[in-house]
Order: sequence, then structure tokens, then C-alpha cells
Amino acid sequence: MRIGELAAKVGVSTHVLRAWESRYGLLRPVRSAGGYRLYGHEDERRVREVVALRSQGVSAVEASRRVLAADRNGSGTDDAGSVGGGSATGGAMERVAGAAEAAEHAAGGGAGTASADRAARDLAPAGMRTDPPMLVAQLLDAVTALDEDRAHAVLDTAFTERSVESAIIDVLLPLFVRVGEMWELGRIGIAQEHFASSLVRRRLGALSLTWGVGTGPVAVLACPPGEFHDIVLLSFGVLLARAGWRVRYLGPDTPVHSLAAAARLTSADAVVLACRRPSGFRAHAGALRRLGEEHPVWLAGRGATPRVLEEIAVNHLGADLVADVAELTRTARARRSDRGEHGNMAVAGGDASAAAAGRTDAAAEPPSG
Ligand code: B12
Repeated sequence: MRIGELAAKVGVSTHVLRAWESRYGLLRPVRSAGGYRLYGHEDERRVREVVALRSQGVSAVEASRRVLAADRNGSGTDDAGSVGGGSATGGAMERVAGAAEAAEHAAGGGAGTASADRAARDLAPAGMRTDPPMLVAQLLDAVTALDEDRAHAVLDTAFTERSVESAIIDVLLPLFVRVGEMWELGRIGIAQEHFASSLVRRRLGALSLTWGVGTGPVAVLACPPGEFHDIVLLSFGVLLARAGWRVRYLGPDTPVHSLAAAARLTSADAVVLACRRPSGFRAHAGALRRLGEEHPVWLAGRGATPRVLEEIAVNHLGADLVADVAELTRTARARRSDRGEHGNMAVAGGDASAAAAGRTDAAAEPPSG
């Protein structure tokens, strides 16, 4: 059933149901073929149990905690259980939950859905639930606990409530910055880092399924030999495709002669190579320089230092992925127009920048290419 139907059945507003879903993971909708969130009987049961506890004066966060813990344990309640399971006590979910509880008290403290409604309104005025730092914190918490379900629920929220551009740039990439920091501090391990990478790669993979089709310009994307950090490159591919490009993704650890062959085979309008280490580019300086004479070549990532760029004499893409898409598009247009080719340039008006401006809007339809 859709959320409105569930709300009518259980007597809780859709606003509060959404808050319980995103904050506490109480609801676990599945997607219909048309992309709608559909709720089942188990969701209804959990909401009814929370409502019953609320009528006994239990706060929403505590009620959700008990219901989810009972679900995990098969029966009974578990007052000590943490929301969503795992070892994330003290994490963002707990902080969010604490804030929710505080707001609920501030809003009158009484049991019942009216106060929950009020609390949700007070606590989550427009955008709080979809606020990127909050989504990043929730994702990090789910990753720390290796909680796949919860991580997907947060990712669902990020991608449904924000544009794809914003979900990637404001949520996914900052997640990796945080994962790196937490890993350096010894607060998460390699398991979490791999878990986060695999989770996000699968999400981006789903977004990449149609990036090869159309008639737009062609970009070949790769990392040089020995480089496996490709999440940002993959993200960039998704953004390029949304701006009308056709993407040929060779991914990590690509031999440079294979990259050159691929660029030739596809008559690439852009070749993008990403690497964290300058040596990853330098080791292939001659081959990259030659490739740059045939196709526009762009180096990206931390390895693309001024010295490397000077030595190899190709273009540079900085950390602003939206501006980078626009730059590639401008260059491809100019190149095709120099060659007198006009018909095949079905790129979205350069409008990665439009996408940037509308990052918090609903995702724009990708250009038909
Ligand atoms: C996730 C991750 C991994 C994943 C990568 C998954 C994947 N497919 O990408 C896996 C598990 C595979 C991995 C492996 C390793 N990793 Co690692 N990893 C990370 C981590 C946590 C995040 C990387 C990331 O995506 N960062 C987020 C992005 C947003 O930041 P960024 O890379 O700086 O990119 C910015 C710009 O440079 C630019 N950019 C980057 N790429 C691109 C591409 C394009 C097209 C554009 C336009 C822009 C752009 O945009 C970004 C926004 O500012 C970092 C920690 C960190 N602080 O980055 C360590 C880190 C990069 N890894 C590190 C290490 C040591 C390793 C391993 C050697 C570990 C090991 N012993 O096996 C291997 C090396 C693998 C290899 N040979 O490449 C070190 C690197 C140290 C160094 N001095 O370079 C780091 C810094 C961790 C650390 N503190 O020690 N890693």
C-alpha cells in the first residue's frame, strides 16, 4: 500500500510515518515497478505497536527501539537494543533519536500521535530529514554497524528526496571523506570501508545501466594501472550521462595502451583518467601525451598535481564535478564545431550547471541524448 493508505489505516500522518521511517528505520518499504514506495502488513504492524506504546507514554524513539528489537529477537521487547541493531550506540542515529526525543518533550511531551506529529513538525521543518550532513551521519552509522538494510533506507531517502547530482555530491562523496577520517582514527575497520565501497558502487552501478545509450558525445573513463580508487570516477560517469554523454567505463587498473585503443575505437570526445598518486600518471607520461594529441585527455584526482599537468600537458578536472561536466561539454561542443559536426551533439545544453543550480530539486529528466 502507498504511505497515504497506511496513514489512513493506522491514524498517523504521512509526515510522522516518514519521520519514523528515516529516523528509526521503522518502516521498510519496497519499490513498485513505477518507483513508488510500497508498505506491507509488517510495516503496519510495527506502526500499530509503536502507537500502542505511545499511548502508554513511551516516546517515539523508545517505542521504535523496542518494536525493532522485538522483531530482531523474534519476540518480546529489548530495552537495551539499539535502533537498527549493531554497535552504533553513540552514533548519529542515537543523536538524531535523542534530538527527536528532546523535541518531543519540548512539543508537549504527551503520548499520542498528536504530539508525535507536532514533534516531527518542530524537529524536521522543511529539509531536515534530507539535510546532507544528517544523511551522511546516518549512512556512516549504518556503515559502522554493517547494517545493509538501514544503509539502503538512507540511500533511498537521499536519492528520492534530492536530485541525483546532490545525492552523489552532497551525500555519497562526503561519506567517503568521513569513512577515511574514521578509518584513520581507528573508529572503523577495513570491513566497513569495503562495505561502504561495495554499497555505493552497487548504487552507482544501478544508475549507470543506461549510460551507454544515445547519440551524445563519448567519454572513456579509467584509472591507470595500480589505481583502484574509482568511486569518484564512477560518480562522474553518472553525472556525465545525465548531461547527455555516452560513457565507456574501463574502471580501475587499466593499462594505458588499452585506454588508448578504447579511445580510438570509440572516437572518444573525452578521455578521463583518475588517480590518487602522481606517479600513477607520471609512469605513463609519454603515452598520455601522445593520447592527448588525438583526443581531449583530462586528468583528475589528487595525483593530478600542477607538476604532473605541466609534464604531461593535458587538461585538468578539479573537485567540482558539476563544473567539470560543463567543462567537458563545452570542449566537446567546440571540438565538434571546429570539425564542422553539428548533428550529433545531443548534450543537455551544457547543463550540468543547471543541474548544479537545481541540486535539491527533483532529479531532472536525463536528456534523451
Ligand atoms: C574507499 C577507499 C578505498 C577503497 C576504494 C574503493 C573504490 N572503488 O574507490 C578500497 C578498499 C579499494 C581502497 C584500497 C586501498 N586504499 Co584506500 N581509501 C579509501 C578512502 C576511505 C576513500 C577514497 C575516496 O573515495 N575518497 C573520497 C573522495 C571524494 O575524495 P578524493 O579521493 O580526495 O577525491 C576528491 C578529488 O581528488 C577529486 N577527484 C578524485 N577522483 C576524481 C575523479 C574525477 C573524474 C574527478 C572529476 C574528480 C576526482 O574529487 C574528490 C572531491 O574533492 C580513502 C580515504 C580518503 N581520505 O580519501 C582511502 C585512501 C585513499 N586509501 C589508502 C590506501 C593506503 C589504500 C590501499 C593501499 C590499502 C591497502 N593496503 O590495500 C589500497 C590501495 C588500492 C589501490 N592500489 O588503489 C590511503 C592512501 C594514502 C596515500 N598517501 O595515497 C587513503 C588516503 C587512506 C589513508 N588515510 O591511509 N581504498
